[in-house]
Amino acid sequence: MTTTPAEPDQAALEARQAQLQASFDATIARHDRIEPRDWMPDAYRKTLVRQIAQHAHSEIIGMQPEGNWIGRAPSLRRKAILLAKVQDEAGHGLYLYSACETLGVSRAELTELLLAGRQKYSSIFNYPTLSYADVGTIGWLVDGAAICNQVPLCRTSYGPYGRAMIRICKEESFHQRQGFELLMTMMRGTGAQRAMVQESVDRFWWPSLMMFGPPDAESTNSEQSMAWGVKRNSNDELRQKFVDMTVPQAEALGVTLPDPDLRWNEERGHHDFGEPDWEELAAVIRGNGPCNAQRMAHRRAAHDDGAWVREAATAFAARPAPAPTSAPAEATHEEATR
Ligand code: FAQ
Repeated sequence: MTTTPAEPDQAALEARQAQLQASFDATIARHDRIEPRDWMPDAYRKTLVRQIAQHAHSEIIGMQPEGNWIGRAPSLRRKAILLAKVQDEAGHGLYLYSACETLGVSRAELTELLLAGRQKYSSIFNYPTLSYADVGTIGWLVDGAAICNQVPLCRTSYGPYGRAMIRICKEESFHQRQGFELLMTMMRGTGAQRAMVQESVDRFWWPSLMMFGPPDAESTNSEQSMAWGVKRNSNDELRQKFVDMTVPQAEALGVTLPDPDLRWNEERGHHDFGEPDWEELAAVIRGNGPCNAQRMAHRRAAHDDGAWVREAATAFAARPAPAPTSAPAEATHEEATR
């Protein structure tokens, strides 16, 4: 029987594919890193782009709620702290966009996908900041939740994402402490200041719990993401860790957490807590939260306002190399000091 030339090629291709898949699976099983140069399944790449882009967009949109208070900070010290924090979030966005670019998709493309409503950002940034106490509460609860979620991501299976997370987590720890310190200062202040803190915590508690995503039974991506080592813990595991970490901090601050079902369970060795309103999370993710339209409008306007900067940078990068000049070369340091 004669074989067509295509058949052996096809078989060789399949064997090569199986070899690449086996090498990928073995790397994941060893808990080693996958690097940009390594072969990876398309679905793994797609999952990473989805999660890292969503994370990057969250950092950038997340600058808005706190940025709202930069011009109204109560003192120069608070203003300097807040400016530094919001600037850090921009940096986090850039590390994450860079990590995503190693997967073959540019920051410009990711921004277009966000603006077209085809990629998400965290639900938490669709809630308003109504008082300066919200700056402290975001640091304490929102950055606290982000740390719980992101410390395990330092061990994620994709190298550039894990390395970006190490640096981000160090800065998030500072953010959480500054939030706690701000709230502690207000709790030592007047009755009105204490009431402001409590009101802020009441508003942010449940949305902070929702940051970890839907319950495990409804989390469509968790099983595959955990099998690939992209996520190291389930949504519910991390939510529990956050509650256990936060309850003693609330006691130290002197605020109550707005959950009548919150109590220590001796048998489980964890706190029991009430069920967040999952319909509210679904509505916010669908775009119907209190500030979704405002956040996206602001992000779009910032993008449009920055068009001239992108154009100027592109033109500068594309300029012809300067012609060599006939001027004498500058004296070296040694010649000049001889
Ligand atoms: N908001 O199957 P799962 C920060 C979506 S921290 C919006 O469980 P997954 C720091 C999810 O995408 C905040 N959408 O999904 C900061 C999926 O839809 P899709 C950012 C959510 O990926 C502090 C669907 O629901 N942190 O920015 C949310 O396995 C202060 C089903 O969910 C990160 O992004 C949500 N809360 O787990 C900045 C951390 N939850 O994509 C400024 C990295 C779920 O299939 C100021 N990300 N969805 O269409 C993760 O760990 C994961 O992506 C989860 C979701 C845990 C968020």
